[in-house]
Amino acid sequence: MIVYGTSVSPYVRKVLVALFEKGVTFEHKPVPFHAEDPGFQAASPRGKIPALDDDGFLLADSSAIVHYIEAKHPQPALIPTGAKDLGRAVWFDEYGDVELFPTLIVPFVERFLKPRLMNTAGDEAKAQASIDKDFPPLFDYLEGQITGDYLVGNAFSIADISVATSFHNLRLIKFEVDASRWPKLAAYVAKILERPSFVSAIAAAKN
Ligand SMILES: N[C@@H](CCC(=O)N[C@@H](CS)C(=O)NCC(=O)O)C(=O)O
Repeated sequence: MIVYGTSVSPYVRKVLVALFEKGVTFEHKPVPFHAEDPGFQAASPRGKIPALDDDGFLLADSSAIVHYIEAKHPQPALIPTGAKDLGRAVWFDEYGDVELFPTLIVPFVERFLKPRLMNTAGDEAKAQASIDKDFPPLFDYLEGQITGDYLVGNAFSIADISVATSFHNLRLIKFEVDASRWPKLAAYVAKILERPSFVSAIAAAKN
């Protein structure tokens, strides 16, 4: 099984965490998005990361890949089965992908990606405006949803993977959730990112 995509990507990290949780061995090719690698291009029709090649079976999209891995390696389960828990898990996976990621990534792009990896100046005003105006409503919602160690039921799931993954990119710019304003979220993120699967995914190759 080959996983394509640099571990800097929150979406790639989702897939790596799922594989480490399940103890599945895999080969990691840490390509950037739109890489020219023909194997990657075949697996990712839009050139986005992550993508998967499992013995010739090609699949793109972090959620599709995690669902595929879950079906192939059911234990430990990362996708709940009860109706309500499944509904919430799908919701938080979506929330992480389409609400948190596009917003949390803004200061990461401006303060880290552009100056450090793209050799271009970041827009600090844009980064700060995002933190000041766009982060709080997202964090307020999550603060109200956290009632225990995990977002769904009593077990770690795809919901926790998808919600926590982009917070690591904020750590790379030394941004931490303000624990005096969002105490539950700050503690939750710290605990999820400490899991061995996240630690391994974060340490995985960048290029
Ligand atoms: N829905 C996709 C999104 C993947 C995605 O957008 N990845 C980013 C890197 S973090 C990318 O490849 N961007 C390049 C592009 O959008 O063209 C997933 O969950 O895998």
